Amino acid sequence: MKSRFSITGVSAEEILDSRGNPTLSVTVSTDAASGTFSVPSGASTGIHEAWEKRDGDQKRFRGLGVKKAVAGVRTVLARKVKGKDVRQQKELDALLCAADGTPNKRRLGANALLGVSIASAKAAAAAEGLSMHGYLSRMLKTKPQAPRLFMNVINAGKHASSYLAFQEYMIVSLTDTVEEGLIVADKIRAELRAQVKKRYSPFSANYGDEGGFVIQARKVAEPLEILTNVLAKLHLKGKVMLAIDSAASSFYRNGKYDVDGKRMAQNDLLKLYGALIKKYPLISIEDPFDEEDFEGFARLHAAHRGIKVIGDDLTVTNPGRLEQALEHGSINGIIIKPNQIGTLSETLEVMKLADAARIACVVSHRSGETNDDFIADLAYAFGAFGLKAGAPNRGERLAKYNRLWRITS
Ligand code: 2PG
Ligand code: MG
Repeated sequence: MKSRFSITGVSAEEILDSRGNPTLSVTVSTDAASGTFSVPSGASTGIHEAWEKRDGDQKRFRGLGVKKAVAGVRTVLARKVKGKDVRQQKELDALLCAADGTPNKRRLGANALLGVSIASAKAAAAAEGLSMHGYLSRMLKTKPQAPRLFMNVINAGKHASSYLAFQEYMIVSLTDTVEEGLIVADKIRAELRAQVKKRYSPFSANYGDEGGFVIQARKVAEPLEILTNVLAKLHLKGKVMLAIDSAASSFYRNGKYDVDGKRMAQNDLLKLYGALIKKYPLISIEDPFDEEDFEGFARLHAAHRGIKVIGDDLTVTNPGRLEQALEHGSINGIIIKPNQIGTLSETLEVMKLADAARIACVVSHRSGETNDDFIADLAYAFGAFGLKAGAPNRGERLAKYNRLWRITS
């Protein structure tokens, strides 16, 4: 029977993301409401992530167009979900997965599926007259809570042109409120800008893909040294921690890691992390080793119980990969990126699994983002350990922080 919750239409279009690469924006409508979701896209993607469908037509957008994914939404997926109840997220997502029919969503694309999946949840929340986080926390039976902000203030690796192997250097404020976190981050960025200009050159205050500075440092420890100096100068020691996303798969080649001009074995890199942990106020290290090296992660975790060893490319928001990481004792934190798996239900399943195993969830953006702010609601509704959304500048990053600020004030 048709109700205000029955899906009446699904539309999709190509838009450009924050790097100028095409992505999808999908709208799901009922008679009472509609929801739109714009899909993000990574640069340092894990090999086990669900498939991102791109056209490969070199004449359009260097092969990166998503016309075929858009067509899949408009035809196959729209037909599947029309008339279905938009509140039945699990059933909807199961239909989407069945329509694709492959284990990693290679036929229609995880980007196409995720667009329909999250747009449906947004339409459901709107039709219920609830905020997105209110709808999610009711569905998940969770206690909403503001996550810690993981702000990437120095960009390197695949997100910038620099000498540094490690991809991200983040500040993590331990302040109570989101507003205080934003005020502290603003202070840090101003002081950081001054210090990097002085130490390197004015060109060290330019922004990378996620809005952090791109500095001319030669050694992976240098950004940590600078950030520690900044914290000391601002009397923020003990109030703000630091975090790294090494994204180590991106500098792993023929069994070794290319770091600081050296070819490092797992053991050498493990020692380097040990030295960094000793010297700097690190709260977490994400993807410290290659995405197949469950054991490397486990060794770091065993040796340093006081910090979070976080899986991203290792776990790719996939329940099977998380199980493997648990078996190996590899992690005590996990990055949650809905587009790594392709539907909201599967994302929530991984979050619940992680939570049950006392693994901290850090909900994350991608380096190629849109102005969508869904992940802020997701992190808040779940009471996630963290929200990682880049530096607090550039519109697509601020969309998330501003949303969280609005929710919590
Ligand atoms: C990461 C992400 C986001 P990308 O590695 O955690 O910062 O980067 O989206 O390029 O995979
Ligand atoms: Mg990462």
